[in-house]
Amino acid sequence: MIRNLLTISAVTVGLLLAGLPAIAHHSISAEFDPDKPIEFAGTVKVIEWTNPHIYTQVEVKQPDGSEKEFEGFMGAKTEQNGYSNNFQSFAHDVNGDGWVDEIVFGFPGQAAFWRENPRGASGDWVQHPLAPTATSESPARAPWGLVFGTGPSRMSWFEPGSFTEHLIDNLHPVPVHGLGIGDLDGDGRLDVITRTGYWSAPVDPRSSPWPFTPLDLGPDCAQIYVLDVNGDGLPDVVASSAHQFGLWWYEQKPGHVFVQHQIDASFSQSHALQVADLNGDGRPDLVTGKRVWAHGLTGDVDPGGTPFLVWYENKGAGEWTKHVIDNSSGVGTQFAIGPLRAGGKPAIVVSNKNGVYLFEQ
Ligand SMILES: [Ca+2]
Ligand SMILES: [Ca+2]
Ligand SMILES: [Ca+2]
Repeated sequence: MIRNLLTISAVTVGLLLAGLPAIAHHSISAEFDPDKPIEFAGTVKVIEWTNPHIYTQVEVKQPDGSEKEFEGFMGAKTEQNGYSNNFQSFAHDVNGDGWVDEIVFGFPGQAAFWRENPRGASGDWVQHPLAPTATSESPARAPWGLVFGTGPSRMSWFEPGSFTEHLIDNLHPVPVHGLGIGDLDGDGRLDVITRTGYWSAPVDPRSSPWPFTPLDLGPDCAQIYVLDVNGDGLPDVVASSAHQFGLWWYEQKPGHVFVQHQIDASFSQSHALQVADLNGDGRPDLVTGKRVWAHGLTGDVDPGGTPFLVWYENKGAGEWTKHVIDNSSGVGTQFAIGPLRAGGKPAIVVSNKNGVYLFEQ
């Protein structure tokens, strides 16, 4: 049962790493207390090397000398599998005190909140409300703020620092699945995109409502990215399937028409997608994988399929070469890509019900 405890801790840390820019210098995205290394004392019982992973099992005695057994929590890949109250986390210095805090999105439709870094003091982190309702499973980060649905037909963004809510629109449906930031109309300003339409960013993003254009970007997806895939000057879209099979790029044609092109449909539930130039050739590549047990042991299609982590090398003109990174990890709902040290090649950190994994080139 100790393994379950280690998995819980690792999953928490891994989620905090995901999806944010380089705030600190010794991790992919965040270092919560640079002056306070965490010591974990115990007796190492098991070390298993299975390239590229290592699994360790540590027995920890309690202050009274007893050995405590920890039950697996609901979000873990155990017989108790269920939802954890943490769909996405972001590391961010919310109150600007120089210490990185945690922003947490729970079950879609529930409140989003942030936890205040105690600046080295002991005790639980104080939890503060951020939004009473957060409906997006893939909150998006723009230079001007954090973007997510705040109702079934309400899209908002929150200003860093004050976290003041700015309404984008409360007139159009906001899908739970599929959200991204990118300049889809090519006017130089980053727009907000869902699979059913996009809001064109106005000159002042604080003005409301933003102009909305309906789109058909296929079935439920996860993170959405804007990329001129075929190099014709029109921004295209890439997206992955939240709970079915599919990874697609959508070719933009004149008149807001988007034509779907299948990139891969060999594994299901690619519920997290990132765009990054993994091989340094100047062309942005795609990284995704199979989410494990998104809806439990029997939910969705092929829930027990091989948990691949995959990247697709961008060959230009809409051609992609598939590379399997790993077949025993997969993705969750977000993950992180970035160099572990200055000048290093991009590494990948994933976290899900299988645990937490770091992949280095
Ligand atoms: Ca734009
Ligand atoms: Ca294009
Ligand atoms: Ca590349």
